[in-house]
Parts: sequence; C-alpha cells; structure tokens
Amino acid sequence: MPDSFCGSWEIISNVNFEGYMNALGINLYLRKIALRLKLKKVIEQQEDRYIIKTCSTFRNYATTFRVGQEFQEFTEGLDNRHVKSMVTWHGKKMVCEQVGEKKCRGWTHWMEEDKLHLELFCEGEVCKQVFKKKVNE
Ligand code: VL7
Repeated sequence: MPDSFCGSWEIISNVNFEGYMNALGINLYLRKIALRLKLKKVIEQQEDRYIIKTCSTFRNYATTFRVGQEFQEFTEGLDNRHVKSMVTWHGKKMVCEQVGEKKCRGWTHWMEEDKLHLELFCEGEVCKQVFKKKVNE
C-alpha cells in the first residue's frame, strides 16, 4: 500500500483544468477564479480510511472513503452534484469512479518519483495535475 500519498502537496502543473471544468458545467466566472488558484492536497490515512482535502484560498473540498466501499459524495462548492463514488486500487493507482449525471467521471491518483499525480476526468475531458511534497514552513 503506498502510504506515500499521505502528506501535504502543492500543485506544480495543471493541464486542461478548463476542459474538465467545462465538462462539469462550471460557469465562466468560477472557471476564471479556479484557474488562478494554487491548489493544495492534504492526504491522510487512518487505518483503512482515507481523507483527501483539496485546499485553496477560495474554497476547500474534502472527501473521506474506504477503498472498495461505495459512498455517497456531494461535490459541494465544486459542481454541487450528488454522485455514487467508489475508490479501488488498480495496481499502484488509486482510482475513483463517480457515477451520476455526468458520464465517465472520476479521478486517478498515483506516485511517480516523489511527485503525486492526479487525473480528473469527465465526459472525455482529462485534466492532469502534478503535485510536489510541501516542505514544512
Ligand atoms: C478537484 C474542482 C472545479 C468548480 C471552485 C474551485 C475550488 C478547490 O476531485 C477532487 O479531488 C479528488 C482527488 O484528489 C478528491 O476529492 C477535487 C478540484 C477540482 C473542479 C469546480 C470550480 C469552483 C477548487 C476546492
């Protein structure tokens, strides 16, 4: 199990965030704000429970789940939809499927060298984000 997802991470690249937000139906005004944000991830693990926090100066979003257990997710402050989510391991990749109104929606996290990678996907649009470990302030 890669414990190595745990910790605080800061974004260093963000490709096609606009396309992903468009696919989610996020309005232009919010997209413009979101595109300027320096996103941070804080990932914690307590036994079989993961907590992933996405943090910014504008809004924060958190999700808590157990791998292999379906859960109800409300994407509050993002696109505000209710989805049925499930996270599973595909080898060393942590894959979440978010079933709801939007087709082919979800995300995948994995590690490459010392970087945390994330693909956010929705209806054929893929946003690719890379995070580096945050050094203690
Ligand atoms: C990915 C947000 C844009 C609306 C506000 C922007 C506020 C900060 O799915 C995510 O993370 C997964 C994988 O790590 C775990 O939950 C969150 C953030 C993309 C989509 C929607 C723009 C308005 C962004 C919270």
